[in-house]
Amino acid sequence: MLEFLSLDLFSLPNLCIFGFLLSSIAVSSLFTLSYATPWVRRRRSEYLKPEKVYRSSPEQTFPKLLAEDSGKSHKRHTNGEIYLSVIIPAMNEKERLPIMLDECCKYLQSRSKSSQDFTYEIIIVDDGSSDGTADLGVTYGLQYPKTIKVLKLEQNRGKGGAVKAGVLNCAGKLILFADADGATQFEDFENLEKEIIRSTGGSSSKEIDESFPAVVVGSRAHLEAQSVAERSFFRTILMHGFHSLVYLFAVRSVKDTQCGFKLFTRAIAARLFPVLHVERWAFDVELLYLCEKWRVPVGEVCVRWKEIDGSKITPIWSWLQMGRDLVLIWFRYTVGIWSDEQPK
Ligand SMILES: Nc1nc2c(ncn2[C@@H]2O[C@H](COP(=O)(O)OP(=O)(O)O)[C@@H](O)[C@H]2O)c(=O)[nH]1
Ligand SMILES: [Mg+2]
Repeated sequence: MLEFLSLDLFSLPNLCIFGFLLSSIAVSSLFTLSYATPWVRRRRSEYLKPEKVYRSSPEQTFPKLLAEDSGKSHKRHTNGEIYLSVIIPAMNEKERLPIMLDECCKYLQSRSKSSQDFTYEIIIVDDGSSDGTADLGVTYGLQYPKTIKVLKLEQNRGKGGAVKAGVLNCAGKLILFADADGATQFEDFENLEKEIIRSTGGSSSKEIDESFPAVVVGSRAHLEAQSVAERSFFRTILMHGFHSLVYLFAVRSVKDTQCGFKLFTRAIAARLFPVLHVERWAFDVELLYLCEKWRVPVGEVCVRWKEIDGSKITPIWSWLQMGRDLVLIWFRYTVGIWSDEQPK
């Protein structure tokens, strides 16, 4: 009987049935997971809604990234009023943020002193901190009037949601997002800047073309050997597992998708961010997935990085969430649950 079964089990028709059953189970599980994992459907009107600068006096609103529909004009974004916007997502960052701001403001101030064209703003985006991060941002901003603004959102959205809100309310021709913990050496912005100027066809910051679609991301890929030596075996396995999943399902051209230091021209930000669905940790992967889909070149530039205590990532749960989200990014775009068109 056993002999009969094993012989029969591996016959071609049986293997076909088996394969068909397995793929049906995989596809239906992915569909179930897709609909069981909610995402926030945002509308264009929400992106155009004026947002107040937190505790500004007299009351101020943020300039909008997206242009209102203006008849025949096909331009998606408004004109940038300043050179650089730095968006800092911050969630309960009372301890880490001032250290980062010290470094960041020192650098930006010295750049603006040496060149009048180097105008900038810093937008701290707080979505539901309970430790007074937003107020700390306002108090800190008194030292640098008009350059530091706080955007306070009513509800927690996650890092991706906070970055997106900041980007949609900024004035820069170039838009950088950076983590509040100062893990990246801020001066390394210069390397990203050189690369983005080069990819837009310019040769100096005066010639930046904000309407050219270009993205440059910071990368810690050159530090991998060192981080493997410093991290536990378990975290190293997880890191390799995550990289393999990213490579298999989403992004192939960028080695480090998760570095919290990414630079965009205004035009590509206006095209990418309204489409973004993921508002939690895997939002970077969706951004880069869209760039690959649209064949927008992404430059990757090495940055210096130090691991800072106090990460908001919850071990295991955040990693599982990221793994699930990035498989779903691939699946939802592939089967058409998500579209890469601009929201209505
Ligand atoms: N506004 C906001 N920022 C967040 C949220 N979650 C994480 N962040 C910010 O995202 C950045 C990176 O977070 P961090 O905990 O350092 O993550 P890690 O460096 O990947 O371990 C920091 O600036 C956090 O404050 C959130 O829900 N809302
Ligand atoms: Mg960090």
